[in-house]
Amino acid sequence: MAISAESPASTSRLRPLSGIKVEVAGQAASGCSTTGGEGKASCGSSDGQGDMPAEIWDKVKNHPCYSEEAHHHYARMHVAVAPACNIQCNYCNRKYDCSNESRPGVVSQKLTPDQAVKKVLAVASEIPQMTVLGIAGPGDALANPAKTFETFRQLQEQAPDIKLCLSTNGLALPDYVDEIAKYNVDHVTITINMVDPDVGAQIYPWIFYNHKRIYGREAAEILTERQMLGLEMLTARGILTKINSVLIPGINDEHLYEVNRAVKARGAFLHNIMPLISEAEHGTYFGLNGQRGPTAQELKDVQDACMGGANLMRHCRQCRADAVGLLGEDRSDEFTLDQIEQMDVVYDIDKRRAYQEKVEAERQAQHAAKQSALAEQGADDGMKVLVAVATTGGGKVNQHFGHADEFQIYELTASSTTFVGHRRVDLYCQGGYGEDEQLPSIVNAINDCHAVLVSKIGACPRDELLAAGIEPVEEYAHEFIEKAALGWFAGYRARVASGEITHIPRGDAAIRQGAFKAA
Ligand code: CLF
Ligand code: SF4
Repeated sequence: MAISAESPASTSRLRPLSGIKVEVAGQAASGCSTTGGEGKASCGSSDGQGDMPAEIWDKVKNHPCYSEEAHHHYARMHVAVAPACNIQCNYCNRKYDCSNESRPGVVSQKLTPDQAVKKVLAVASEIPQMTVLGIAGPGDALANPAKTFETFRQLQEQAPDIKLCLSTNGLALPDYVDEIAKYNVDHVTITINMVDPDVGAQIYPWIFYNHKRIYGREAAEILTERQMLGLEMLTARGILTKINSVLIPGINDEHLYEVNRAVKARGAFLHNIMPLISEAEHGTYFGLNGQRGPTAQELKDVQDACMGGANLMRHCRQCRADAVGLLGEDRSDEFTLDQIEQMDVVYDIDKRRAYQEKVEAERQAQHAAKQSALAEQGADDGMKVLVAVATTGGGKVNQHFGHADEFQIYELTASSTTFVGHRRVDLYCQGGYGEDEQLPSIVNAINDCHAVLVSKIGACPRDELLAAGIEPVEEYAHEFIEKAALGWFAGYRARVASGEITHIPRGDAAIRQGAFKAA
């Protein structure tokens, strides 16, 4: 792939920024730019309290998508009130969830706004760390404005402590920015896969705009103009924006650098570059025509090339339009309409706050543990490795290898830990027994890692992982992830330094298509 961080951000095909003065909370024109000592250009997903203005920290600190730290501790839910869509993406089949914000798979139940509000209150009373309600399809939130805003209106009154969030393809966005602001929707995601209509024509066959269907390049041209205008209008109102981009190898892989710079210039807070999901059985245009998704290394290469522009989100789980729970888990089947009818729903805002204070203390403890582990590392010798971690949440290494249906991947150096993504896998342990047939696919998924940190692992997978060159590590069970990973890394570097082992770079890993949760 010929992407490099040095590539000039050619914006020649973009129209100039409109006359709108772009500001986020007093910061001019570039997300939440900082003048911090590290020369950081922007702040976002992996940053903490000291890295951003207090009013922005307040908006992101317990939003699991806008803060990588928060995603270990806080949950979100989606309500599927928006079935219609006003564009066609080549990676979407209308029978399935919106690929912008959800894995392919039909939503279990589409909801009316009244049903949605009932569901939110029920989930909030059962899962007090659920802090964000998002509307992310299964179509486009703003192609269904009446249902979307009626849901927000009711929630603003009945559950004022829950942050409101929406996701859109951006075509209708400029028409609804005032309403978004009116209901205190603080977080808006726009899916922007291109800023060049020639690229767009390969992704979008048509849009429906001003009562007519428009095709090809003209459609893409209108879409990109509307997306940029909507983004500028949100930024001007201080609403935090996240840009989702689907990485489509051979179509927009080299172009996403340009997208990153264009959205940063318009004040985007975060950029989430996600892998294309294109299995043939989903019946999408791309799936049926053999368009492949990226490998793990291709995804990371594009993300790394974009660094220094709009800040990157790397912990997205491409969740369902009716997902409930921590990112990566889905408790939606505990909250069907029938079940909610049977539940004793008590929405107690004080109880929720008290619980969240405990969650916050745990999150601060995780942060402090990371800082002290970093302080104990020796001089940075430039060594860089990836490790996989099995966790059920809470920011700890607390899951058995055999029970993990995803591994979180961290990049370690002696001076940093960076969350770089997650890998979905089939459960190794099926019905109480280890399933050796699953091991090769698990090894494939974490093949770029030097170690896998787990709370426990059986003898058989341990031996096979070792044979594949991946070190299983149990001794940090129930410790905070970064502290554990850095503890292992210090030992690894010492073994390399003493000549006990040789440091060998690892290979690429597979992003399992359609494996966003075993059905
Ligand atoms: Fe939902 Fe999206 Fe809001 Fe998050 S999801 S509407 S910003 S509350 Fe999050 Fe899910 Fe990724 Fe979306 S992990 S698909 S980025
Ligand atoms: Fe599908 Fe979402 Fe694209 Fe609409 S915006 S076509 S629902 S992926």
